[in-house]
Amino acid sequence: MKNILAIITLLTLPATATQARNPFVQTCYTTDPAPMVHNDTLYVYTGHDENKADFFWMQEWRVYSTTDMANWTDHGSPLAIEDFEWADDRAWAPQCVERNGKFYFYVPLHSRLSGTMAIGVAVGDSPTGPFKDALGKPLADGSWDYIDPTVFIDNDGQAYLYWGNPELYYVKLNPDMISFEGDIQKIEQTPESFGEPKFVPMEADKKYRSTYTEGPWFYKRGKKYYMIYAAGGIPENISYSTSDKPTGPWRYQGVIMPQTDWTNSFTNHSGIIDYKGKSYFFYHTGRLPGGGGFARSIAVEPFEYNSDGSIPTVRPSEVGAEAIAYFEPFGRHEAETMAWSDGVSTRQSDETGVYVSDIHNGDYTMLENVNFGSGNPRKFGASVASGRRGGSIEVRMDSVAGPVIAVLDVPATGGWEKWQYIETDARIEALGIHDIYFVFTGRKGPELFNFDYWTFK
Ligand code: FUB
Repeated sequence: MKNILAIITLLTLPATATQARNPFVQTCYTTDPAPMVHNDTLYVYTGHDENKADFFWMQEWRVYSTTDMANWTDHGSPLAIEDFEWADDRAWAPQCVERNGKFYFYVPLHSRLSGTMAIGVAVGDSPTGPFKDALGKPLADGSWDYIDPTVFIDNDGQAYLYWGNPELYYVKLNPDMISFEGDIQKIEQTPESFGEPKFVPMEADKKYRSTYTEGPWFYKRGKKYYMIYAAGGIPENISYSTSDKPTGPWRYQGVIMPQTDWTNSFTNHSGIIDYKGKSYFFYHTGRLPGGGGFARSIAVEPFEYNSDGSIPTVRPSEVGAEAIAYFEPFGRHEAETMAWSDGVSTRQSDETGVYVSDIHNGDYTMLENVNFGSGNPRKFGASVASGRRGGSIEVRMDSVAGPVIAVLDVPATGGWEKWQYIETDARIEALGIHDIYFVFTGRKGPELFNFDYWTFK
């Protein structure tokens, strides 16, 4: 009955095609998205651009996850430069892969040993960490080219690690995933394999195809191997090449995401993955407020492969990916799961994990496609902490000014991490499918409270 009600409500709802979902993380700047599917959940590993940066002075990596493509959970930062004793700067584009129950997190870093860039690998027991430097030294060190690792495990069990800017390198990883056999191989780049021109000055007024620059993303679909990469120098487009073998020869196939000033970012960096029967193209833009070339944000677009396996043009947009499943509201949920937010950010502590912070009067978070079915909640509760006088959480339906389901008064709790769980009665019925807004109110100006989790009963 609940499911039938949900279907009927969804069919009668107005289309939400103009709903902005990109950039899909608004609580901080995120870069270089690397998607991974594990146990029906889609994880995205990212870099983190600093506020007000004038270069890629990046300190840590972050992880986000979803099960419906609209509502994303912030898992915080499970890995940072300080976790690699041999590194001192530039936590650049990562990728994580699972093998035999372990998660291998490949990252570029500036190496104190060589004074150049290097590739490191950390290992963890869960997709969200904690992760630990697996080697205590770089996996590959000694060149400014050594950035942007991409990893893929082939059907026969052989794992490959590609990386590089502006050259493209690879190794065959050993089954332990933290060592490799033989020497580092450099891929020869020709106009036929990765576009043109390469390493020669471009002539004004001449139209060029593309050229490999950085950010490779390596995977297989059917029998075909795909290499997706940032191309064309600065500013970058996203292009791709394919091969019948994991180590080439590669054949240039064209541009997937053309460069456009609309993205407000001179770099782009992509990852492609299939999830719950659909294909998704991840990339980054500079389109959050205050964003730009060193303040980037991750975004995603759905796409369909052409029947010959080629990839169509994918345009950046604010619409992003539509919800592919309902969000079930009953029980406990983390406050840092959201489809959209305004004004807030997140912090993490050992005791609580990630929580919503920097909450001011008028800020809000929002969840999309929430399925109350015929459940009709009687109570709303939340775990909150305030080192000031607190404020309120207004739970509203369908918009920031929509009908109020409940209002929870948040008291002073005696500290920003002194958590209290508080409950209140629901004021109206909530049935069927709605977007849910948590609108924060209180004294104008200062931070009001922190918000860790909520429940509908
Ligand atoms: O995020 C730092 C660097 O910018 C990445 O390593 C490159 O791919 C480019 O996105």
